[in-house]
Amino acid sequence: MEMHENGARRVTALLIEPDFGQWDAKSSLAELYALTRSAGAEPFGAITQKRPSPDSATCVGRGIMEQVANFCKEYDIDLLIFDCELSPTQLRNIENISGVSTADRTMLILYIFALNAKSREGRLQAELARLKYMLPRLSGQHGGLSRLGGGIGTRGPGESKLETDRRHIRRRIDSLNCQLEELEKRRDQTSRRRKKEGIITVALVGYTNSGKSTLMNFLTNAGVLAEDRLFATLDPTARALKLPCGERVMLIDTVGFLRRLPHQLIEAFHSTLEMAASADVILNVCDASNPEAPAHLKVTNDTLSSLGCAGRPIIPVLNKCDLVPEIKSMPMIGQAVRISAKTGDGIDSLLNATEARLPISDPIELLVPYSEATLTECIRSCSAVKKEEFTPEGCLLTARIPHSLAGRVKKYIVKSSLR
Ligand SMILES: Nc1nc2c(ncn2[C@@H]2O[C@H](COP(=O)(O)OP(=O)(O)OP(=O)(O)O)[C@@H](O)[C@H]2O)c(=O)[nH]1
Ligand SMILES: [Mg+2]
Repeated sequence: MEMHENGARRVTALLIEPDFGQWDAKSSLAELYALTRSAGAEPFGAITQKRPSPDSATCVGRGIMEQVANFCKEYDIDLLIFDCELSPTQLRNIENISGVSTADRTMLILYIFALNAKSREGRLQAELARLKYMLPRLSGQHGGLSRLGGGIGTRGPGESKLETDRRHIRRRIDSLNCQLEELEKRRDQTSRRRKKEGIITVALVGYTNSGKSTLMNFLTNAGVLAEDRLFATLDPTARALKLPCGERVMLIDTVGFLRRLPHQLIEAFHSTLEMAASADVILNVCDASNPEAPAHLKVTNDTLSSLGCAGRPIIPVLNKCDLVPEIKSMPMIGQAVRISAKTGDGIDSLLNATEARLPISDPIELLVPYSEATLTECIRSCSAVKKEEFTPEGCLLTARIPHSLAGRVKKYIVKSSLR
C-alpha cells in the first residue's frame, strides 16, 4: 500500500501543528504522524506554533510560513500537512508561499479512507465525503494529495477548466447520493430481517487501531485485515458467533473512531455507523496500552451518544492487556473486561459479560415501583430501553431485558410480548 512518487522515492511530508490551545497538541501531533504513515507518506519532522487563533490568510504566522518555505526547499519536502482544517484561501496561500502541495488533517483522513475502502458502499461513502470537502478547495494549483496518487486536483488548470471540474464534481456528488440511498435501503431491509428473525447483533466499536478486527478474527476466524495502521477497516463485516450458553449472535466489526473525525465522514458513513450503534450489545474496545486510552474512550462514548446509543448495553473492553500488566487509572475501569485479543486472555470473561447482557428477544413492558430505584438503574444501564414514563405507581419501561435480569424483573412485568 506504500505510495511512491513516480514509482521511486517515498513522498516526504513536513507536519505543521498549529497549537491554538483547543486540543492537546502533543497527542494530536503523535496521531498525525500515524495518519501520515497510514497514508503511505514519510513524516520528515514537525513544526509546532503556539498562537491564540489561526491567521486568516496562512493559519500559522507569516514569519513561520517563510521559514517553512525555505525548509521545504532545503530538504526537498514534497508535502505539507497541517493538523487542522484549512479554509480554501489558507490552502491556496500556503501552497503559493511554500511552493509545495499542502493537505490538512481532514484531507489526509479522507485520503486514507479512499485508499482503504474495499466494498462498493465503502468506496462510494469515502468518495462522497472527499468530493464534498474538496469542491470549495479546488484551485488546482499544486494538486494537494495527488502527489500521493489518486488526488482530484491537477496542476494549474485555467478558470474555465475549474468551472467544468466543479460542475462535473457536483454531478458526481448527486449520483453518489443516489447510489448510496439505494444501498442504504438494502441495508435497512437486511437489518429489519435480522430483527424480525430475532437475530441478536453484537457490535465491536472503538478507537481506530484498538484491536477490533483482531478480536473479531480471534472469536470467529473471520480473516479480517488487522494491521498496525489507522483505519485498516472501513467496511463492516458480520460473522456468526456461538456463545458458551449456545446462543448464536451476529458479531459486527466496523470502522473505528478518531478524535475530530471530519463531519463529512460521519455523514457519509452514517448508515455504517448506525448499523453498529443499533446493535443489541455494543463492545467498546479500547487499547489499554495506549497512554491516551482514557481520551480514546471518551471520543468513542461521545460518538456513540451522538449516534443515539443511549439506552443500549455497552461493555467497555480493555484490550492489549498483554502489553500492560497493571492498569491503574481509567474511566469505567470497574465495569471493564480486560482481555488480550492476541493471546486470548480474558476472552471467557468477555463472552460471559456479553451473554449476561443479551436481550430476551421480545420487548416487554414493566412497571417498577420507585422503591426499586436500584433495579430501575440496572435496567437502564444494561438493557435496550425503548420507552420510559413516570407514572404515579412507578416507572413504566418498555425494554428488551438481558437474561441476567430476567429473574429480578419477573414480578413487575405488565405486558410480556409487545411484538
Ligand atoms: N499486543 C497486542 N497487540 C494487539 C492486540 N490486539 C490487536 N493488536 C494489534 O494492534 C494493531 C491493530 O489491530 P486491529 O485489529 O487492526 O485494530 P482495529 O481496531 O481493527 O483498527 P482499525 O480497523 O484500523 O480501526 C495490530 O497490529 C494488532 O496486531 C492485543 O491484544 N495485544
Ligand atoms: Mg479493523
